Amino acid sequence: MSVESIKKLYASMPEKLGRARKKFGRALTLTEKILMSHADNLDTQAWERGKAQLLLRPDRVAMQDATAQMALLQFIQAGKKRVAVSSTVHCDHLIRAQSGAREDIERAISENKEVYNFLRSAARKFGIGFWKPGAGIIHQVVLENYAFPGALLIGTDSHTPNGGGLGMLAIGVGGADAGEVMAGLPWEVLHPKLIGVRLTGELQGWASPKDVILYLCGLLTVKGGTNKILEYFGPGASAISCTGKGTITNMGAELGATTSIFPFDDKMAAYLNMTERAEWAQLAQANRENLTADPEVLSSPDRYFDQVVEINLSELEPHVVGPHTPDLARPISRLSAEAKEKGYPVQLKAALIGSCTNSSYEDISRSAHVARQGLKAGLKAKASFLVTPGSERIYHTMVRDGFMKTFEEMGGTVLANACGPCIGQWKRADIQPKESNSIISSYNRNFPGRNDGNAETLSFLSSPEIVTAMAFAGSLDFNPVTGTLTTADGARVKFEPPRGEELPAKGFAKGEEGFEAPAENGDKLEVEVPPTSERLQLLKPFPRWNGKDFDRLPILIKAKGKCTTDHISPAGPWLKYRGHLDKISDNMFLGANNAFSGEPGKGTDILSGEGGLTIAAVARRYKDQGIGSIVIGDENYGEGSSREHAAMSPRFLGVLAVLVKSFARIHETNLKKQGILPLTFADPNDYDRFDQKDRVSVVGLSGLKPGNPVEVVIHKSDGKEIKVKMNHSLTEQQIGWFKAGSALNALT
Ligand code: MIC
Ligand code: SF4
Repeated sequence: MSVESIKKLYASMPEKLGRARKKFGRALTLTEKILMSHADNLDTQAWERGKAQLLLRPDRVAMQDATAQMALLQFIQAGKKRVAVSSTVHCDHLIRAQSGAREDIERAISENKEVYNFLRSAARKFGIGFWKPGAGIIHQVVLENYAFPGALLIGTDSHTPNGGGLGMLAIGVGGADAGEVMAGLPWEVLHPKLIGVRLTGELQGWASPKDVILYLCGLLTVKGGTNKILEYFGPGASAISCTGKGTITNMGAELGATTSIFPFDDKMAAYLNMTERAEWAQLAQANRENLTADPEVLSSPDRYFDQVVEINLSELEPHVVGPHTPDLARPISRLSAEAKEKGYPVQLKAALIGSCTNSSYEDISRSAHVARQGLKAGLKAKASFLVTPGSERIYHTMVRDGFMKTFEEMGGTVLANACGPCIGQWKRADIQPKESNSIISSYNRNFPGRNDGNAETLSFLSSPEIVTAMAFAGSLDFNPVTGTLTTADGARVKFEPPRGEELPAKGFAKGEEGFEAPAENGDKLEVEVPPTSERLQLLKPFPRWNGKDFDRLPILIKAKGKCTTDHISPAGPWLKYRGHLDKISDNMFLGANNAFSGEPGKGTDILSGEGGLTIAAVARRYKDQGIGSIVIGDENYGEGSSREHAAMSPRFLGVLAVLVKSFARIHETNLKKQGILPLTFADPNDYDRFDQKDRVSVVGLSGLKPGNPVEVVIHKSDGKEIKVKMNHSLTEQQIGWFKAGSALNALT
């Protein structure tokens, strides 16, 4: 971000916020201040939480390699010469964790050559900054280089809200949204409701910032934040380090929240100074009142937020969440009993620290403190211990300050600065396929199959310091706060609570930062897409709506229970096809539980009666016969990531409508953008009325209007018909996308 653009934003705020205060006749929250100062048109914009569609002008766009491919392929379709907004690409997701940092990066560079060449050449041509493989995980690199208080950033990754730790609204989106903003259009989002989180007290002992969000996951659940922003405030907020705040806002994604944010404070200024942005820190200091909520909000939060949650940090216990969902939370003191009661394998096979959520200097130094205690007492890690640094700076600082050595002495392996085991890019040799086993990590997501592709792996999440202690124990049956471990010669060891530093006293060490600037003028440059590529495929526009109702469509799958984007479009080995829509579509619904079949990912071709087929195979059969299909889903359908493949593959394979109890925000938008009709049951019990052999019609589509329900008819095999009322949240413009076949078609 150039200093000039920050100055410009800050200079524009007082006048805009003055107007907004007058318009509403009240004080403003921090979230409102940032939304209003990024309105595309403050005069015409309507503001109604939970109702209005906001048109905003983001300061920046960030994309990671797995989602950037579709974002850029869609941007290319818009036919622009250069991006309209500062943008970057980060190569982090495609690096497989196997044998340690250096070898893993070398392997990734050769395995992903075509994709990296495509991303690099497109970035050079269109004016986008390019961060090479190994440079770091997108959110860490954004925090170190681009994030600043008061900004609005969109990123093609659901954990983009990490930037909220530095006082900005950083929001995860699908690639189509990013493509449009890069093409110069405003960005559209439903005006979120606001949850105020008032923090008091100060974290004690083993409790860490991660526990704030783990606790909230248990309290609010994975859908509790949908279409809401969490704004933190109160005396406890300023006691948390900037990177600790980032951990909290990062994992707000697990609540389904649009984003989360902390007000600007001295901790943020210290972080900006430490990351060589002293001038930004000064500018923010001088504009502090615009980068925090108005005082009235702090004194009577109930009047300004739709919901207020209070957390006394002094009383917060360390938490562990999981398996399989981040909202299955409990204080660590209750873990052992619960594990036994529920029959979780108590032995821990692996303990993993780092990732975009938890690899700050503070995290690593506190974990190293735990590690040193164990080593000094003569303990060795009992579970395999893997460390994922978030960026080059973190990695080199860890080496310089001796943390790496400590982790290696403990038996740990240091992986590349990349997503690796967090996104199924983890080649494990220690378990058999489908073996039930437990692991614990300091990551943010733990859906089945997420880390190693094995749905029988029970993945628990906690803070890095707890995970480090658990690595010594190798068991869920240990509570480092109160328990002891026994060394080989029989001595009992009790850990002291972790201690560490928020920021490195000697500053960050630097290696190769890994940034490549774009060409001054890219007009003559070519984007590299080999015509025979297995990894990349230029997009063809989806067909327009034919103007007719959907008539008697077969049900492709009735997803039962949790159906996240990891269930709809698994990552791991499939990540390599993220730029090739046809190929990746074979993974469609592989992880989903089908109410009509006993086996996840499998279904029946109801035209021929043949069962045991993959859902993609069934969809391809229907597509070949020129018929569309529908998908039925449960609560919070599409929870989790921003990957639009979870919408594009169904669209590509002929799904016309998705009927669910409720949607997760990013996925619902992704469906709309790709021209699929997302509908929600007016009465959730109607979910139960759909049977495998039913045909489903969606009628009255030519009269589709914002706010008006849609009628669905279930045609039973015995000839009976059942009418079901469905709601939708399409705006007039979004109905236009549906009619055009996709948002992109409507644009071009
Ligand atoms: C994730 O954490 O699930 C991912 C992998 O980072 C995704 C993006 C993707 O699927 O590429 C996300 O969070 O959006
Ligand atoms: Fe990468 Fe995991 Fe963070 Fe997603 S959550 S950006 S996969 S480290």
